[in-house]
Amino acid sequence: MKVLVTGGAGFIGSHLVEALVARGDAVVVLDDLSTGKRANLAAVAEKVDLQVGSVADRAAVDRAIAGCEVAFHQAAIASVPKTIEAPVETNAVNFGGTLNVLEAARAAGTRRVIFASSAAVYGDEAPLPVAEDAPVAPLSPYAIEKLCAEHYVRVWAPLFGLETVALRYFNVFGPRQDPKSPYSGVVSIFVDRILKGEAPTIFGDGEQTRDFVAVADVVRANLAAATVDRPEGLVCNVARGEATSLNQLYATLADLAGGAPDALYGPARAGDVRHSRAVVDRARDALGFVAKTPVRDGLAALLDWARSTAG
Ligand code: UD2
Repeated sequence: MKVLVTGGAGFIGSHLVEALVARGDAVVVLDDLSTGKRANLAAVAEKVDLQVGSVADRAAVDRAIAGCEVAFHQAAIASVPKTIEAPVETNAVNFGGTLNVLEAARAAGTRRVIFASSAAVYGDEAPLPVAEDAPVAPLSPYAIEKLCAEHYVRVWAPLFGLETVALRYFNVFGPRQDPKSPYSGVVSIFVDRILKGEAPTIFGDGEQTRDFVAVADVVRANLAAATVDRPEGLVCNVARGEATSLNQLYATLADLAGGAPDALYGPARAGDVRHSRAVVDRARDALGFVAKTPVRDGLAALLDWARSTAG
């Protein structure tokens, strides 16, 4: 099968591309390389048609999606602070880019679109654990852009017969997540500091919790979303359904690493969600997806990878 992965040179996208190549798909990647890297696709470079371009450019999407049966739309400007600084620009990519993918899919006769949405759509209001039918209360342009895009994705199913699935990713971690920005995922930052023998800073008391899910599981959720019968605008959480505090996270990493400096503590980050945990029943019932990787195992694998690429 020929498939498109937008954002396929990024953190999550590149893992998905590898899995699709491994199962024999012909994969087209559309990525503007703004945060994605060619190096992320090094293992499959010969087998992938990498087209450098933005999802905000409809013509680029039309070219990339031609002949594709399924599109995995992973491309986004994934930084919440960037969307606060430059909402017009990020909206054009995160929201406008999704509409381009839907319309290009419709024009090209693509059968199915899988959309990478975010737990950000819930904001801080819904009681925990949070299910897909909980009220949404986006708190940032990023969350608004993902939510608006998600509505389009859902509605394009009944309106145009496009098969669509929106996956609300919780806190994804794993190899290739970039630790360099202060807004990078906390797991990548902690691993980076531990390998450098430096103390990371925990914002707040460290008792805030997140539902961490390994990137390999996120890939499996996407593959399940691509094959499930008649998804009809399905919206699904992708998480483990388990809360881990930042203190627990750091203690586990320190243990796996055979020791680490004591973490520093700083002021809580403005706008932070205190707790986050997903109900994962719908993913199990509708997609047959259950996250397999215990957080500790995922962290161990990540440390191994980070050590092997350090220096
Ligand atoms: C996640 C998503 C974000 C958005 C948001 C919606 C990631 C990487 N980001 O942000 O895209 O969907 O959820 O709610 O998945 N922290 C520290 N020290 C550090 C860095 C972070 O203590 O050096 C804390 C941070 O204050 C927060 C927690 O770690 O309490 C997780 O932070 P994050 O940036 O990894 O992810 P989050 O949940 O804010």
